[in-house]
Amino acid sequence: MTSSTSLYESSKSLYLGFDLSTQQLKIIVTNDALQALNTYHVEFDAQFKSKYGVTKGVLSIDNELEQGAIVSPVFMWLDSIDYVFGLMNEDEFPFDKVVGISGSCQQHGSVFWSQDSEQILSKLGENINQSLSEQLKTGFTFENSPNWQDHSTGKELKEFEEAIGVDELSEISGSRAHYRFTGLQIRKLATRTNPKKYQETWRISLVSSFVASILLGKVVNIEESDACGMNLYDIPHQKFNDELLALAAGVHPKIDNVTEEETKNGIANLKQKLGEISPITYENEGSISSYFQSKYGFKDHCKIYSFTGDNLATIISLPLAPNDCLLSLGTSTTVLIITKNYKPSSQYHLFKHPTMRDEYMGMICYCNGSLAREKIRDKVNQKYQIEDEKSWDKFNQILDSNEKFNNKLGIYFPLGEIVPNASAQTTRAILNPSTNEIKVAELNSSHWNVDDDVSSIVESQALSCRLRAGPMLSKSSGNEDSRESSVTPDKENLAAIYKDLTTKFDGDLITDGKAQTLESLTARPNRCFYVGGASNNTSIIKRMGSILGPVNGNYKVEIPNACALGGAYKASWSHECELKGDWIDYNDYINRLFDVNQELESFEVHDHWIDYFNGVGLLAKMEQTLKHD
Ligand code: ADP
Ligand code: XUL
Repeated sequence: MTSSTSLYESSKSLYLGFDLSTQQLKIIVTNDALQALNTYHVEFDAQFKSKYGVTKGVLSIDNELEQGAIVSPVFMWLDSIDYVFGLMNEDEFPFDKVVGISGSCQQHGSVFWSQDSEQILSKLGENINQSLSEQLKTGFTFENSPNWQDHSTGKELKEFEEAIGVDELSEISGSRAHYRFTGLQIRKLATRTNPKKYQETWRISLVSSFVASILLGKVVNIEESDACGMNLYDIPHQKFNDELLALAAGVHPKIDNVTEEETKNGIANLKQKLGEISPITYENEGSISSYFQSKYGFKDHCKIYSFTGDNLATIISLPLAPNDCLLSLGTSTTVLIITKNYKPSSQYHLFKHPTMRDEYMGMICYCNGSLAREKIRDKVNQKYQIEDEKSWDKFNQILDSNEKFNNKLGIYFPLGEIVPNASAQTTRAILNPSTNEIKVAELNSSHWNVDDDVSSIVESQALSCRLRAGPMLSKSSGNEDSRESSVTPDKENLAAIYKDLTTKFDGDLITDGKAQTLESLTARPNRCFYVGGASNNTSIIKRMGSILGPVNGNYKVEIPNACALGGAYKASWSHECELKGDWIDYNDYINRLFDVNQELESFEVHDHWIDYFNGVGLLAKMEQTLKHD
C-alpha cells in the first residue's frame, strides 16, 4: 500500500469519525477546516465471515425462544477496531496529530459487560501484543449484541404496551414500543432467554457508548440522544423512568408478579448496570487509553467525545437548522426533522439532538418508499411498451405533465406500512370538490388509469410526510423566512383555509389518533434536503418540494459517509468548544465552513403548498379507512 502521509502534512490537528454500522466499520479523517481527508474501513463479511459466520454483518437465530432474533458478534467489532487502526498504521497515518474522536453507531443495540471487564479494560495497555478481543475474552456476559433488525421481542412489545399504553410510552420515551428498542431486548434476556447471565452482567452499554468505552479503557455512560432509542429514558424529565426500568428488568408490579421489594431492588440493580445518562455536551470523556497510545502512537491530547447513534450523526453532517427536514429516499423512506417541539406520536420517534441542547430530532420511518414507486413505474412502462423497463422517463413525463392536485389520491402499500400502521394494501379515492363527497375508485375504470397512479403515489407519500411533520414544525422557532410573504397567506387567511378544510371534511382531521390543529396543518418546513437513490429523480423531488412547501428552499444533497462525517464534526466542534470553554452554536460552527448555497444543489419548485390542502384532507380521511393486521 502506498502511504497517504502527504494528505495530512498541512493539517496541524486531525479528527476521527467512526461509523460502526451493520455491515462495516469506517473511520473518516477530518481537519480543523472540516475537510474530509481520507477514509479507512473494513467490511465485516469480507474480512470476518470465516471467523464469525456473519452474513451482511449479522447472525440470524431462529429457535423456539427467539424467533426472528438478529445479532452482531461483539468480538467482531473489537477485531474490526484493531483491523482498521492496523490499516491506518500500514498507511503511516500520523496518529499523534489526532486531537479528537467521536462517532456514529447503529442504534438500539446493547453490549453486556461482565464483572471482569472493568479490570481488563484498565489493563489493556499492558498487553499491546494481544488483540482487544483476546484480552477481553471474559469481558462480556453475552458475546452477541441485539441488532436493530431483530424481531424476536414480540412478547415484550405486548407487555410494554399493556403495562404503559402506546401513547403514554410515546409521551415518556419519544417512541412507542418497538422490537429493536433496548428496553425490550433487555427484558427478553432478563426474563426469558438468559436471566442468569443478565444477573451476572456488570454494566450495559449501547453500541455507541461501547465503542467510546473501548477507546477510553473504561466503561462510560450512555449518551443522551442515543438513549432516546431505548424505550427507557424519560425525555421530558431527562432521567430513566422507573416503571420502564422495572419492565426491562422483569420486576414490573403488574406484569411480573413480584413483591414490592423485588421491584425496588430490580430497578436499582438495572440502574446500576446502565449507569447515568451523559447529557448533551461538548466535554470530553477522557484521553484515548494507553492501549491505543502504545500500540498506534496516539498521544494523551487525543480526547474521546461521546459517540451517538447513526441517524443522529447524519443530521449533524449537514448544517441543519430548526424546522429543516432531511428526506432520505432509499429503498424505504426516512424523514429526519430538526424541531424545538417535543410533540411525541406513536407513529414517529423523537430523540434529543446530539449537539443542540434545545432541539430534538424527529424521525419518521416509512416501509413503502422506492419499491412502491417502482411497481407503478413498471406498470407504466408496460402500458407504453417502453423498451428499457427500468427507465423513469415515462413516469417522469406523466408526473411533470400534471402539476396541480386533481383531487385523486391513492395509498400504495405493497408492504405492510409502519406509518400509518397498516397491512399491505392499495386504495384509491376521488374527492368531488363541489360536493365534498369522497368516492373509492378502481384502477382501469373510467375514472382512473395507471397514469393517475403516477402523480397519486408521489403526492400521497409527500402528503403523508406533511401530515406527520406538521406537529413537529414550529412557527415560533425564529427562522428568518425571506419568502414567506410571497408564498404564504397571512394568519387570517390560513385560519380561513383551516376552517374551510374542517367544514369540508366534517370536523377535525385525525392523524395517528390525534386531531390536527390550525398550527400543525399550516406549519411549513424551513428547508428540505433530499438524499438517497430517488433524490436523483428531479421530477419526484420537485413534486415533493412543491407539496411540502419549505419556505427557504429545496436542496438535493450527496453526503457520502454522512454518519462517519457527523462523528468527526462532533469531535472537532467539541474540541473547539473546549478551547473556548463554552458552547458554540453547532450550526454557526458548521456554517462557517459550509456555504449551503455553494456546497449544495438547490432547485426551484412551483409552490403548490396551498393547492394541496384538499389533498391533506383527503389523505387524512382515507387513512381512517385503512385495514390493519
Ligand atoms: P438503500 O436504501 O438500499 O441505501 P438507495 O439510497 O441506493 O438504497 O436507493 C435505492 C432506490 O432508489 C431504488 O429502490 C430505486 O427505486 C430508487 N432510485 C434510484 N434512482 C432513481 C431514479 N432516477 N428515480 C427514481 N428512483 C430511483
Ligand atoms: C433506527 C434504526 C436504524 C439503525 C441502523 O431506529 O433502527 O436506522 O440505527 O443502524
